[in-house]
Amino acid sequence: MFDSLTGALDKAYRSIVGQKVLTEKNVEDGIQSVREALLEADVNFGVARDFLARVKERALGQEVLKAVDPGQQFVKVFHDALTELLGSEKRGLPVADQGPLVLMMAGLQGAGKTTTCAKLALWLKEKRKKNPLLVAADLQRPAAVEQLQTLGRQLGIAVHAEGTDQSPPQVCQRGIELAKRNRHDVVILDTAGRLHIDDALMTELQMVHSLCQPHGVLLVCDSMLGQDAVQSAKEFDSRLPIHGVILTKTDGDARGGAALSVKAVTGKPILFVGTGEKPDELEEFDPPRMAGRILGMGDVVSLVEKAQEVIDEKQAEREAKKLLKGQFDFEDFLKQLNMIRKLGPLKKVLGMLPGMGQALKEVDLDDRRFKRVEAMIQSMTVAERRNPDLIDIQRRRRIAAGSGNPLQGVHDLVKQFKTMQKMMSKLGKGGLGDLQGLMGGGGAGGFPGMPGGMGQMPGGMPSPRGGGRRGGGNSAFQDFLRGRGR
Ligand SMILES: Nc1nc2c(ncn2[C@@H]2O[C@H](COP(=O)(O)OP(=O)(O)OP(=O)(O)O)[C@@H](O)[C@H]2O)c(=O)[nH]1
Ligand SMILES: [Mg+2]
Repeated sequence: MFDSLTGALDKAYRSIVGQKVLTEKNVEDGIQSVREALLEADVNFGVARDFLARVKERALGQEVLKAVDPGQQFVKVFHDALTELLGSEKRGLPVADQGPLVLMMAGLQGAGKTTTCAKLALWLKEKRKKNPLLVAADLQRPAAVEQLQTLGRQLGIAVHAEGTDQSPPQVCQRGIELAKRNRHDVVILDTAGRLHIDDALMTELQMVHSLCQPHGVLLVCDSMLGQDAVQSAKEFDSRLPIHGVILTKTDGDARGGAALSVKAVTGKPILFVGTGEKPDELEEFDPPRMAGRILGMGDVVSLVEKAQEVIDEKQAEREAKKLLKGQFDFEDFLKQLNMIRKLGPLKKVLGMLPGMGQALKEVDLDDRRFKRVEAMIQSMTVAERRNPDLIDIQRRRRIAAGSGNPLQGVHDLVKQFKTMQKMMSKLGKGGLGDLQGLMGGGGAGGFPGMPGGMGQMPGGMPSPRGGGRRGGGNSAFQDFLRGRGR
């Protein structure tokens, strides 16, 4: 349903990824392609305009995280705004204080009310262990009662039906009484629909409502109708208190405009979406998850969230400073290793880092190599970790044996570490300007929490001020990861 929107967001992301900061210009460029996609998806014009203004304001007002790239941060801002647009949190059905929960369906003809009654009853029965009763109160269409009865039979769900000569409000009322007697804990009233909202339809629905006092009216809307569905939802809501919306036929070629606008226009949340004709094709609507799906970039969003959670920026900054002064030791290194490990599988994490994905493509990176490095450092004494110069041949043998690694592995580790230390202290002498540049000062990307310069260090993130200067080239870093001496 959201394919073209997802494509446009991807384009916007690419136009910002690799940029050093979120500026008015690049945010505006990113937003432009999203704007087109939203309108193409048939999102209400006013909704799209307000939404984009919000995204822009937040993207520019963002406290810039050094740990992630601006493109990724833009995606996160977008994700959050989209989640809000879709209704923020998952919203449930109403609850009944006592007696059975009474739910009343409403909607235009063919929206999917009858099908959705059955789907919802099945969902309640299977997922919530309820014992629902369906009430056939659409007495306009002769076949409607039979349609519901057939569905009930197929799904093993009780249906209360009477002759078509009865009045719908009374059929509903008798259905509720039957539910009480037979210990049903949910009653779902299937009502009639019309092609258009007219007084006859609304009067009938209002009569059902006032006689039966349902705990919630659920408005069934056909997503294929796009903005028309949203307009009719608004009209329904002005005449009947709507609890929430069930959006049907999202499996069709609807462009997503209804899903994206209905909450903003009507103030009513989407509770469920119909994803097919079959009775089990009903899903609870979960705004954050849906936003993630629309973006198609769940990885990036969760990386930014995790980075916000686990990376202590101050600590990372202190370590980067130590590194540049040549004071970075194996203890700091170990801390950084642990920080990365918290983010997830190594290759995946590094692949998501700005500028790193490309650099790491050919590197044979695996978590085992990291574990070996970790084991070697853990086999060092505190004194050795603080002062790698202490690590002579005897100590190396001990570390190799203690960590279960060949001696050569320890040689390589120490040698690489020292090379890196030296290189970094040379860089560090470049003064504060350079330092800030290297650390992503002024909001650049980069990843201070990376070990031994994996972020902006020898890993080769160009410094924003140094205009693309590489801090020592990729190879030292790659060799380091590969475990090769130089
Ligand atoms: N693909 C798809 N089809 C659906 C979905 N929900 C309902 N339908 C189909 O839409 C058509 C109309 O569904 P009904 O449940 O009869 O609609 P209604 O609102 O009860 O219609 P009236 O009783 O005439 O007002 C049927 O062919 C359903 O199978 C859905 O989520 N996906
Ligand atoms: Mg029907």
